[in-house]
Amino acid sequence: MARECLLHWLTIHSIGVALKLEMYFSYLLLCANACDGVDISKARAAMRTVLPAILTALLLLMPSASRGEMIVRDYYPARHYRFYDGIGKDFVGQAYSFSGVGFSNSGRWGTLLTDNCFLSANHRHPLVGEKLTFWSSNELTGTSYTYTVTGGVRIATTDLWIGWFDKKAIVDHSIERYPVLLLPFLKRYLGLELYNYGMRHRVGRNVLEVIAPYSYGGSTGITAGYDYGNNDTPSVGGDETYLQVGDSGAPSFAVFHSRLSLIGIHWSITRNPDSSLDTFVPEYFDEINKILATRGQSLRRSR
Ligand SMILES: [Ca+2]
Repeated sequence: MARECLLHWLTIHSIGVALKLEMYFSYLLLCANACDGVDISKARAAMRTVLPAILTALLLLMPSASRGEMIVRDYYPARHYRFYDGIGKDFVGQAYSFSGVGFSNSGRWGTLLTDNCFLSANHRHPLVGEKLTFWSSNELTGTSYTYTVTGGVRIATTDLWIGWFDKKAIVDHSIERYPVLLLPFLKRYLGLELYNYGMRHRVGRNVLEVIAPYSYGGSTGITAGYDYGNNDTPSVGGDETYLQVGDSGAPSFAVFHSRLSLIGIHWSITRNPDSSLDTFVPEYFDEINKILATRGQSLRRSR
């Protein structure tokens, strides 16, 4: 797509309709809450049926404007910049490995799933022929590995894109391959603390508060939403994040059994109220796996 999708600064117009986005999110939350104890596929089917039309009616999409760094409420380089090399480093993600988050020479993201396949955003992914670099540690001058993207494919009509390197290339084993967190009910994802990765190698936190369908720019999918309201439970304090344009395609993780587990790929945002939207990766586990199978690989679930 010629135009960036991630900071389509969304606004609520439809004054005549006189509905506010807060109402929309409240409604989605109710739907998500209603999913507990219900067969997850039926719950998803119900949400898919009812909500896209509401969303389309309420949101007016506007062109993106800025390409700044991911917003972190109380940004402090020693805490939020993965590659900070000054004194007093206190990286918020120090306990976990972000080595599998790759960055291309044109500034696009790819998150490693298997030996040579990665996940990105359809509207903003590393291009075929580009090089994607992974760093083993949290030091920019430390060991890094670079591979050339040789192909990729979109997942159905979603904003997910699987890219790959040559089949003979095996990404160095010091680089993390991320599993996907599969839980039996949607409600169990709500309230999860997320580690959000973004431009420029910033890491912050947020709390997953809504799972809902979304459409924009020819893509449609189930999203994980997290607001920028400074009112999370559990509290993430000054680590709270709000995505910006260059963050598209980068990941959000949850911690499961002390390791990072992939939850989302950054897609879009809303304004008033300010909120970030990822494509909700667990929804597409099977679709991703079908494509990985054609490459002789398979996706792992967190255990
Ligand atoms: Ca929040």
